[in-house]
Amino acid sequence: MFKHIESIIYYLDFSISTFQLTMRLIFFLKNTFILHFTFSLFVLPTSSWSQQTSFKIDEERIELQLKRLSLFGMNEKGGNDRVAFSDYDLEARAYLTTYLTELGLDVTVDAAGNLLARKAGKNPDLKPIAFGSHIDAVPNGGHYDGDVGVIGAIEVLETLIENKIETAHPLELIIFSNEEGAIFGSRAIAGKIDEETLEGKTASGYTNGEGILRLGGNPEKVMEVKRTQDDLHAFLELHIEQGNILHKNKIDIGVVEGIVGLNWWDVEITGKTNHAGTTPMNDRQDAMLAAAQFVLAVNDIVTEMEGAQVGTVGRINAFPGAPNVIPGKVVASLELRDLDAEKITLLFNQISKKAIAIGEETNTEFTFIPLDATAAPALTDTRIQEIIRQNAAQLGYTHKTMPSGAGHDAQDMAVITPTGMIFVPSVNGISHAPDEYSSPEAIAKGVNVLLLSILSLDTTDFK
Ligand code: HGY
Ligand code: MN
Ligand code: MN
Repeated sequence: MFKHIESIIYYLDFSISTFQLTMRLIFFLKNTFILHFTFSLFVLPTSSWSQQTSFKIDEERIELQLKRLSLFGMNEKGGNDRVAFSDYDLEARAYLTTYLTELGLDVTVDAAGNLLARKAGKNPDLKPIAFGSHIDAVPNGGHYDGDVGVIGAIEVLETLIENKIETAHPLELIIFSNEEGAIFGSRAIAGKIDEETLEGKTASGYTNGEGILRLGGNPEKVMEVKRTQDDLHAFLELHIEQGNILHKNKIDIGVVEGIVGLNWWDVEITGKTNHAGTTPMNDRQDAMLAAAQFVLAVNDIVTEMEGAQVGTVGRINAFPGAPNVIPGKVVASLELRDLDAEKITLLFNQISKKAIAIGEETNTEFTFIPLDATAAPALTDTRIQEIIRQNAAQLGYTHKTMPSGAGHDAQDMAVITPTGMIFVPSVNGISHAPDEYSSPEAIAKGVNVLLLSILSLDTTDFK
């Protein structure tokens, strides 16, 4: 019954007034009843589908779980505002913690705010196989980026538990903290954060240090979460592609060969605030005018160079920000991505040189402040790529080996352990937007490949 109520509510065409009412009702139902009825709602279909296994993940359960997760932070535009460290993030984590605990997993939060759920293996001396993703979203983002990897990983664990399958290695689900704002949790595990990272402001308004405290982490002990290759057997991440290669070419599975590096800067442009009516056009130090030229210059420099690199100015604020005041200051962002870290440096050098020239022309000054939200380019493990390809083929799924233009927790995990990534198609390649979508069938294929690949890793010796 409750499943039906929730589904009906989910499909209601939200208006702002009904929206708030609906969210309250859902929250009430969720906290009061639904968790207790979870197990009676599901029927796990089993069928023989490969020589290796005689059980199968549950597509409907994945769909329902994704819908449930989407409610934490869903806004009136149909997008998701579950930015890292927000109340929505906390509520979603509380929900998943209860769910994972009820599955009988050992659930903990590490000092970096990563949520961990462990299933013991037959041989406790073996290193764990880790897998997971993130549940934080960009502001007004979609409901699939990160969520698919987390819900898919939970489904794998639930399928193994229901079918009483024990792996030799312990299994460890990781729900990383603040992927979108600073790739925080995975970088902490890779040992790539410092005091400056803790002080970085995030979209929630909290710093990373304040934020992880809200998640149950501990900023003072955050360096202790660092792990090495001695601590993990391998890492796998299932994710939506966020581009349009798989969907357009009707390919089921992407086998990620490498993940782009990404660097962020705050770009501060200083001019002079003055009266917009009395200051002649030739006597202005307009920081916004300089910013406009800067945005065009970034686009020109990035597109003129050969290759697949990308550059974006995605945020811009003018100060004081009034129609009748010449902006004396602008703070913008600059993001550069490529599979080659040297290319990023080359592009940045050209952009900063051009910025000096724009500053001279417009009588303004540019300052670039590197933000500690940077991930290095990473290649995935070729042996794991092959495992993913073989399992996709065994299931009769088409696959393509491809790079990732989006950043992922996997790129930091790749520094410390053999790592692989499985992509599923994003309809029309839309992501970081409310209409991000991947079909239940497409996601189920990715989860099936994840399940088989974890079982393959269990019998793989990486030495
Ligand atoms: O921005 C990214 O590429 C990732 O989705 N965090
Ligand atoms: Mn994202
Ligand atoms: Mn993501």
